[in-house]
Amino acid sequence: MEKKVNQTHITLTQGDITQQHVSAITNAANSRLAGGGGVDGAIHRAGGPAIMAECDQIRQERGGCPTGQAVITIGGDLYADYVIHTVGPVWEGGKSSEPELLASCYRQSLKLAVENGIKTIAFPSISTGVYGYPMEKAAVVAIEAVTLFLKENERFSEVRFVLFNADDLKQYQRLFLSNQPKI
Ligand code: AR6
Repeated sequence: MEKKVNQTHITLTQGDITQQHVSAITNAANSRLAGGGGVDGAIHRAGGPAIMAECDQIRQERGGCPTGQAVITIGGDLYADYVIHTVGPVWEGGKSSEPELLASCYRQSLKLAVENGIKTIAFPSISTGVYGYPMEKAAVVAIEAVTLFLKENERFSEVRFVLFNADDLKQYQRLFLSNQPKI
């Protein structure tokens, strides 16, 4: 399933983020850029040590990456040329600026992509694993944030949401069909 915002195709697929043939994939990282489980573990396993070497350097220079922000590294052994590492909020019930911070993850990742001439980018569902953000709420924020960004920015050919399981994909598909996501 897909929809178009200006010249950009927003597409939905079920699969593994590490297997996407796009210019950049996004990592659901932690603020130390220290690696971990879920998407983060899969990306470092598939992409090899060159990605962590750049994360180490960013940590030394800047102390890591704050929640809601993003940094970029090479893609190592991945198909993707780049990995954009963004740090989602930990879900604490929704009253600790989680929606704003999650929206910021998508915006800042897209902004970094624009700065690096990236035209195709894939996102996993940030914060909805270890960080506990409810999937149905996170999907609304993700689609809304990306759509708003693309309305003001025509540099991408594709933004792909990669959902790990069928239920998560269905959640996104429902929102695409309703066409009027509200945060
Ligand atoms: N491809 C696509 N989606 C995936 C994959 C994959 N290979 N693996 C898991 N998912 P998570 P978070 C889905 O936990 O919640 C790490 O330890 C998964 O089903 O990866 O932002 C970091 O180091 C879920 O829907 O990210 C941080 O400490 C979604 O991706 C922390 O976890 C996000 O799950 C970040 O937690």
